[in-house]
Amino acid sequence: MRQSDRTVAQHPVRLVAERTGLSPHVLRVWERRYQVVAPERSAGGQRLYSDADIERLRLLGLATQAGRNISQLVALPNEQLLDLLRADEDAERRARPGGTPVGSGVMAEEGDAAVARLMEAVEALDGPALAGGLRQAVATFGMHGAIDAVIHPLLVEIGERWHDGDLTPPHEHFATATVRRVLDGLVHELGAGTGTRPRILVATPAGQRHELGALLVAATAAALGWRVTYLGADLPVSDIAAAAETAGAQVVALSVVYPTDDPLLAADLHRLGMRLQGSRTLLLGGSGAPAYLASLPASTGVISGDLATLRATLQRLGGR
Ligand code: B12
Repeated sequence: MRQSDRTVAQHPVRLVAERTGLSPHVLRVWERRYQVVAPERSAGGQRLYSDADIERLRLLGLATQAGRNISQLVALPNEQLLDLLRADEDAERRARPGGTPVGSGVMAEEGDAAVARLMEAVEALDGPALAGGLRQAVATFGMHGAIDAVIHPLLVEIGERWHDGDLTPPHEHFATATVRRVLDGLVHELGAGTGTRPRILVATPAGQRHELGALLVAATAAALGWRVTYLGADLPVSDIAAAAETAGAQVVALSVVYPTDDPLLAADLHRLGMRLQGSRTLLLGGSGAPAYLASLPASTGVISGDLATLRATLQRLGGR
């Protein structure tokens, strides 16, 4: 092979996983958190890796299996990784003649390990394992911890693998339906109780079909003691406003992801801002929200941000 061929992006993620021994999940986490390699995208949006990427990932994988931390390895060039591996091999041979390699440091964080187990349940379309694992995560980490460390990364992972063509639409539908059922159940359990607690209405506006951010908002609010009216995805903004009035919601939270250039939505949000002004707080979040902030009337008092902002805002407005 010519030297330049080594940098041609041509291998799909499944092949890279086979050749490096790293799962697609670990590959994504490493790319997202540490930018270990930067795969290109095919015309269809699939990640494509070069031979040089595979070589680097293989070295990093081996070095982490020897117990080293990926965050400390990323800065090292391949030559130094090789030196480390040789030194590890020597030490291993001296310490454990004929023994097996020391345990893997790849899944160091408990949350990552939980995500990997849940991904297996998704791949196997195993509902009880997925639902049970999600409830277990909430029991172990608490609702906020589970959302940050397990549920949000899992949802993004599922979506990215679907976008890569690495997970089928039935898998994505199954996973989304199961997550919705579990979070819905928890929202209802947490939401039962006195009628004096404040109420939040959660939805995505018309044309916005990414529903998962809204689900996370509903679960977060319920865990903070708010009563939640969850309307789901893709509703006309005028219906959302009417529902907020009927339900007596103090806060209306909308999640916006894609598209980010819908002129109808911009106009709808402007009208919603005017209608809620002075009576209810409007929260706008999700990765697409910044694109619409300028459409809202300056006086609306809209609050935009991530789940940390949401927690702080809801605590300030009256949850527990
Ligand atoms: C999961 C996902 C899907 C799932 C959606 C499942 C479902 N039922 O919701 C599936 C696989 C079905 C899907 C489909 C599509 N997707 Co998609 N998807 C994603 C993915 C991986 C995550 C998006 C998501 O759910 N975000 C919601 C939450 C979990 O994250 P978040 O938006 O960052 O929100 C955070 C905070 O902002 C906060 N938050 C969220 N909402 C709110 C609300 C309030 C009030 C507050 C305070 C906070 C808050 O909570 C989150 C946690 O911190 C992204 C890529 C990515 N890595 O983000 C692409 C992505 C959004 N999808 C994209 C596209 C293009 C599509 C499709 C149109 C593709 C296609 N050609 O068919 C389709 C169709 C969707 C449609 N009709 O609109 C693009 C959008 C590009 C753009 N912005 O211009 C992205 C960015 C992928 C990409 N890189 O190209 N997708």
